[in-house]
Amino acid sequence: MDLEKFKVHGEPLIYGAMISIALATIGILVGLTYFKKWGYLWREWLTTVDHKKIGVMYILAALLMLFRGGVDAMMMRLQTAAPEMKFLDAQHYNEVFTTHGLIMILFMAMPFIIGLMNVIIPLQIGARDVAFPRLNAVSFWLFFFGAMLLNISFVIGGSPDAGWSAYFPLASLEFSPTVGNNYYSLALQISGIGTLITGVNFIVTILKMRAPGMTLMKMPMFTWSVLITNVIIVFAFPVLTVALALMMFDRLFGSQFFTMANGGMDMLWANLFWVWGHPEVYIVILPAFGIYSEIIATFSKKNLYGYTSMVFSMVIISLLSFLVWAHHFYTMGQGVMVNSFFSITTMAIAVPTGVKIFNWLFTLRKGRITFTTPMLYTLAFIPIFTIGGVTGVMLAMASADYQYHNTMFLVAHFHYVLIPGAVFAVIAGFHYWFPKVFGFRLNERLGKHAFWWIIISFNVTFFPLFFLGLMGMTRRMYTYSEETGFGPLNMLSFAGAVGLAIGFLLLVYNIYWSTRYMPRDTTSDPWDGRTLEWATPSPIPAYNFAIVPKVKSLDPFWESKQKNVPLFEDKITKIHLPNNTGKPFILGVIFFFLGFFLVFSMWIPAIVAGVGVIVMLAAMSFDQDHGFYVSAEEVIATEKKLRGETV
Ligand code: HEM
Ligand SMILES: [Cu+2]
Repeated sequence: MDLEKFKVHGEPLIYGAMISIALATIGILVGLTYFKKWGYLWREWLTTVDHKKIGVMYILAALLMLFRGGVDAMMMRLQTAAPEMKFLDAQHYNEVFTTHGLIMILFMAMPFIIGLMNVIIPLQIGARDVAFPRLNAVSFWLFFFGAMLLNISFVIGGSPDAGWSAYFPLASLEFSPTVGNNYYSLALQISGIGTLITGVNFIVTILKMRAPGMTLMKMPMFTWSVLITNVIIVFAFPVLTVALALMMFDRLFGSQFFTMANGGMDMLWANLFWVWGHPEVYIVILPAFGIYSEIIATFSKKNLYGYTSMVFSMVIISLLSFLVWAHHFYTMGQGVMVNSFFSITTMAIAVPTGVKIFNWLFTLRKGRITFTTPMLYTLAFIPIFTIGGVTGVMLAMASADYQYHNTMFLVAHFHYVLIPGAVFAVIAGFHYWFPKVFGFRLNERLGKHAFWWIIISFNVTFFPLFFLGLMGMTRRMYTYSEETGFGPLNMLSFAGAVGLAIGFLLLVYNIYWSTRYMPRDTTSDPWDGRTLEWATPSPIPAYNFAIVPKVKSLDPFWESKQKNVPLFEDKITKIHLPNNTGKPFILGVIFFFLGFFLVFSMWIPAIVAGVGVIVMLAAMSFDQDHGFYVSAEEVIATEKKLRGETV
């Protein structure tokens, strides 16, 4: 076998990465053995089917990926901070912007959202778990091992280097001969299947498992946003699945779907990619809208203004999201009629989005506002996201886009949409729901420090890019000469990126500090919440609700507190729960090896792993889990302990 193809050569950077990965792995293994935590890890986490623990694992993985994607971002900003920098060469710059984009969107923003959704949705609808808990574990492990597969590409074989959009013919074997884009097609495929399964699982959960009395129009706004998002997932992800499969055939087996020869068509890739890719943006942004809606209502002490119009706006956005994909390639020559159509549909999205912005503002009006950390992120989101939206309308004009296309103006625009629209939201949601999951709050002072660092630095990093774009600096350009005059603004942007890094470090430090020193909360309702998740004890017992709540209004928990309406009327009886299982984890591991062997065209091992996947799936289909019961006495004892009172 030719070992040469596994090796990556290059700067000290790569060797540094290899050594730190090796050291971190050894450190974790030694630590687990020394503290005798292997059994705990396996029993409590790797085999869990509990939606809360799966959610926590998603969020931990997302934080790890935020770090990785952030390091990529810092490397790019450093490389372009001044003219003619020699920190990264062209090839590595290509790899770094590609993995940065992929990791941030697919392995950071989306899993973070899915993590919050896992933790919160069953609680918000008064359910004891998701509809298919074991399938939920399958989703997580496929996502996780897909993400790991992409991550090892940097040190084994080389990363994808044709941009996160992997346009053909650039991404074809002819022009990208390394294994990088094989990793792309397989890693995204594996984690994408996991996401698709999540979509099915959450649609069924929300439609079938709501507490008695919770009609669709009494669902909390976050639940609505997640329902709509998962419908988008179920329609959009199969397109990605097919596109990636065709890409794999082209690269591994010499088919010609995306080449101009033999009846293929390179624009077919661009179309398929964006038919998935644009809805993907809404997959991360709609749940964010849901999170902000919850936070605004809670910290204004009012119910959400324009509930019905909020729901309808999200439905309209989800429909429109499938009708705008060609705005990503106005300049590729599809003619005036087509460009006009996509121009109009794109601009139309601003209408329902504007409706939502106004609804949030009206909710704030005359509210009794408390400026907690999650609320600060929410308030900052509104104006910053609006800048992203307005520049989006500028880009939507096809004729004007001939000027902006593929410049730093676009890079500024989509970071102005994605960072407030997804990252601030998950951070806000993280601060907001943290006490529910762990039973104590994050420190507010540290939280606000981090907030100001992040908000100010964000603008310092990205606002200059609008001007750089208008000055003619194209995206994905690894260096430039002094005469271009791009230097000073890029330096400013680099300074902002350093500030952002400091902000994120403060956030991580806050998690550490609060875990050690914050007082444990015994009320289980630290923010005076409105929705059902705040009616459970914190930390949440495995069965969530000792008694299934009866919902009579929107914001049922708030009503129950204000008007003394009882939520829990039945008696405590025994509760049925599913058993843990190791099979989803093992399935993920086998998928990882299947992907890895295919990346390197190692056919025999790949066939063995492929058979392994089929055997595992067959074995899982014969699994009969009758679950187990928690007795009424046990439930009563747990409730007493967690609530510090008699039930
Ligand atoms: C944390 C601070 C961040 C910084 C400093 C940053 C910086 C950058 C830079 C410098 C580029 C490449 C520009 C170029 O040369 O073309 C880029 C591209 C990109 N970024 Fe970020 N970014 C950040 C966060 C994010 C986040 C949170 C997301 C998504 C949720 C994101 C998504 C993307 C995408 C999709 C690309 C395009 C990659 C490509 O061209 O293929 N970034 N970013
Ligand atoms: Cu789009």
